[in-house]
Amino acid sequence: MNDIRRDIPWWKRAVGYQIYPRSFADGNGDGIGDIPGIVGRLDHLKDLGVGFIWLSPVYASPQRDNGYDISDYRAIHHEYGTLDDFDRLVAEAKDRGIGIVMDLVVNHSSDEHAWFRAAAASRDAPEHGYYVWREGREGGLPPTDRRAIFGGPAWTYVAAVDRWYLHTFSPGQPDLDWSNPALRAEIYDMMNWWIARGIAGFRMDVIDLIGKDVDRDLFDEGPFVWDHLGEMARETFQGRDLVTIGESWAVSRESIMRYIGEDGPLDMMFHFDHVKLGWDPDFHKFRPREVTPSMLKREIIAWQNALRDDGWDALFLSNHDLPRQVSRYGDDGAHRVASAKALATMLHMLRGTPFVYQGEEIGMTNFHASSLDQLLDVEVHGQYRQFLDQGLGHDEFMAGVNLNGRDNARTPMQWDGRAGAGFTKGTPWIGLNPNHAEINVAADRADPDGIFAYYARLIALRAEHPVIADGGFRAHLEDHPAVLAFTRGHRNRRLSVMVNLTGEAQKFVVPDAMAGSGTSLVATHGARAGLQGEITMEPWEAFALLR
Ligand code: TEU
Ligand code: CA
Repeated sequence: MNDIRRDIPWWKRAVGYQIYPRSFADGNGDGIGDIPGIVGRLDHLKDLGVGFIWLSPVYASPQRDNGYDISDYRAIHHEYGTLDDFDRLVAEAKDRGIGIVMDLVVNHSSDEHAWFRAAAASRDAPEHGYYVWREGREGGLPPTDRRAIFGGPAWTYVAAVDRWYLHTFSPGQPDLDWSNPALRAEIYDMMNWWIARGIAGFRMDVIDLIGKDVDRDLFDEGPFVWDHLGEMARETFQGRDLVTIGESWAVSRESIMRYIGEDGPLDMMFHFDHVKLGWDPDFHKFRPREVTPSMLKREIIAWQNALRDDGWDALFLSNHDLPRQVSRYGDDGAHRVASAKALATMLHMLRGTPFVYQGEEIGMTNFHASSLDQLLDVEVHGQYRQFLDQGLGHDEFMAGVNLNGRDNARTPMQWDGRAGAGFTKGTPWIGLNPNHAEINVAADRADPDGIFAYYARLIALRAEHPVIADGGFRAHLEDHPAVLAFTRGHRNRRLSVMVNLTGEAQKFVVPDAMAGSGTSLVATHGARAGLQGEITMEPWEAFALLR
């Protein structure tokens, strides 16, 4: 064994922080978050200790899907600022040791992109071939019966060219045609333009969909995805010190190494099996299913095992498409603080790069909407009619939205207890969670036992201890219905982690492999000096011991 620790890439020791720009910080009082607002809050992230920011889209956009519909890939959305503001963000973040990871949304553009305008005006425009057009069927029917993810048919007719264009998401998000080399060259050029501005990498939106084979109706993990990503890597980020994180709702434990293995183009993937546990096969997120601790445990352990040797995980429970994690997997009532810390302990002690979604570090909770008009998400409005027509009741739909809907994560960041929550001096673009009076950054950070302080500790530990950043993973107590227990090993160090994923005390016998004394690295309920025999864990207790 080599005595000198093989150096690992920076992003294996770092923690990512996701910013949803519209809802993070409003610098000019128009009620909409913006880049100057982010710059003004960078010290919060520095204090937390994160290594990079995944910035959800800030490009020019009509905002029908809050920026996941891009009308100009080389401009900043006017409500968010200018390219100068962006460059200042990169520089100011860099001064604090924080990189900026851009959201690469290239499965589709906006229908207001100049390419699409030209494409929809004439079959002869070169840009026509940047999108996926097909002839309709007899009787004015679309080319296929495929449905769009945000409701309705996946095809829209354009009379000027007498053809239908494909949109996997909303009609405002036409799919780009990745089989066209000219389109691919445009995308790589654009990526290199951002790389030259000093960014730290890319998060790649629904990246498996760029490999689709439309005429064979192969969409998820389409057959061309690895070829396209390989070419993209060679033409853009390969050999540069950047981090690349793919997002895929289809990637499985069987397929993941094709993206991130030795010859794979990417560094890690966001995968969603643990999210889909809480969805119904027919009504998806809108008819939620209970996610028991055993279900969650099983999924986490299976993925950790699948990636144990040569893989690397992107660890997350929350993002801008998902509910708040304390509300979904924890307890946002009596045990809010303890459950937020327990879930954080679990995630940050696993093998992989953890991601914190804005507000998670203070235990922000779901928002309760009582009527549809409080909801702004394109997905909700696109799917409401469709699911009601298929038999879901209105109240059931609302209950589904309140547990699983995307707007839960999109209410403004709660900086303090004032009227605009310190997010804005104006009227926020989307309703604030009324609990900002109690749950906010100022209050939580004032408490040495607060959630923020706990996250900061977890993040600092990862930077400090190779066993956390780079150690192996082994699960214990696999059949226990409530307690997640695992060890991480690195050379002669061993880390023992236990997390009670319930609001009830749990009494059990410590497995031999975890027994012994150690140094308490982190603990929700007071340090433990060792583990031996029968122990009782408090509700939502979690800890990590180092030997
Ligand atoms: O999300 C991928 C995606 O498929 C989601 O729309 C997901 O299916 C949905 O949230 C669950 O119902 C990415 C972005 O993260 C999301 O914000 C975008 O809306 C979407 O792609 C389209 O760009
Ligand atoms: Ca603003």
